Amino acid sequence: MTNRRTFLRGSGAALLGAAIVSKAAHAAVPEAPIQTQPDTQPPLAPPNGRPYQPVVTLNGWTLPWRMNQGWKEFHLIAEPVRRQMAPGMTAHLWGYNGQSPGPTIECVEGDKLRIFVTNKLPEHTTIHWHGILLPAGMDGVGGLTQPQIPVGKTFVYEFGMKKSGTFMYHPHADEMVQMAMGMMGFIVVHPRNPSFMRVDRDFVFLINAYDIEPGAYTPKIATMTDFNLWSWNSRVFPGIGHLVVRKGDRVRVRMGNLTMTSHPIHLHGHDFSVTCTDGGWVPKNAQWPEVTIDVPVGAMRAFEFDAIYPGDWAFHCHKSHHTMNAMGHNVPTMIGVDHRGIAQKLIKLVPDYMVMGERGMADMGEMEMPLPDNTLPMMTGAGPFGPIEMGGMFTVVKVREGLARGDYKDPGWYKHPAGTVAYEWTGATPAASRAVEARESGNALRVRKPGGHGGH
Ligand SMILES: [Cu+2]
Repeated sequence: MTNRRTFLRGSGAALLGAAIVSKAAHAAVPEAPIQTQPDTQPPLAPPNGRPYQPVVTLNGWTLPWRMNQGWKEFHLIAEPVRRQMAPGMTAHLWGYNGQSPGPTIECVEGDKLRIFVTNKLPEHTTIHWHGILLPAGMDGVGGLTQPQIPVGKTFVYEFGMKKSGTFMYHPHADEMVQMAMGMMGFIVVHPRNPSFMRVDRDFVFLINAYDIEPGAYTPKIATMTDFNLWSWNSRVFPGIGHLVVRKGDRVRVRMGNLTMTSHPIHLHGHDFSVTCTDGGWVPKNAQWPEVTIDVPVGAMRAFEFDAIYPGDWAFHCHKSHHTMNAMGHNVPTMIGVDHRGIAQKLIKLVPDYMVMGERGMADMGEMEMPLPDNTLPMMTGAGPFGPIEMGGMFTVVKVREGLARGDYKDPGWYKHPAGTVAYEWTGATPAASRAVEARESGNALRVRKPGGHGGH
């Protein structure tokens, strides 16, 4: 039954919304598509406007638009979302249109964009368009360039895309909370000339981090450095999609870092060139080769390579703590301490007890540790040869011969040609000859320890 109060509330909201967006003219706010699937969605071929090679958002999607008298109109809804970070663990985040990060916005250099932003969060927000050259009043800095968007209201941003490149969007209102809760998204502006910097596959993702206590669902927003879930597009290994690539393809990977530390992102098996930042394209004669690219805080980097070596190639952050899932940082180092079997005995007595193995921590990749609900193992994942012992910012680039153009389906694990896999030596192994057996010969090694820091 509709009572007078709900009727008034409903019509009041509609009237206010209409009043605020009236400047945009032309009738209703465009539809806001919602996507809650965490799987990587196929690229969205542009149904109208200038042609381009669309990107693939890892574990994400591209926001459809509508054309309205020469404007590309998008509708973002800022709202609380539930994001599966990997099978077995869901986080309660804030995001856009059903997900964190929000959908990727794709357009073409020269396009005019009208972006409607509806605020369904419990507090005010704005959106800043990171790296885009636009009128100051469209820059989205709450208090400085606009009033914050109140709860329940819709604001409109309008600007032309002056240049192509790699950009992102995020709130500039209660930023610490809203970014710690997962509010961010990718923007790709394609070149007007589709043959400029053309690649066959173009992957994008944002680097983010959360601090979610084992067993909990909501990030601790006051954490400054000690995050325990290091994610790409709010997903952690083994939840991050694979980058499926056809042998011979020119591949681009674009990343933006919205954490509070840098991430040296490392690709195995290929060298690559750094070709784009959020400042623009890197001229050919200024590109340099790398196999690891450090992505600074608040910055974007793109690299390109020719996928000439088939295989399953690890692709990960090189900070080793960033390829682990939620863990206590007060795990004592037990390497060399003889407490054989004690971990298993203690786990039987105290189910949540966790002790580092006396041989290292590799056992954790195999052991079925008792974990609280909604908690991922610290080291996990299974490959064709056994446990991968990873977490966090880790996935695989799968380079395969004979894929169809635009086929992103998982081809399974790489089938190595005979004789190309590391193998066990089963012949004789002579004892290692050491230069000096100091202790046995009575010549204990004398080390002169520095007494201070003078002289350096
Ligand atoms: Cu990292």
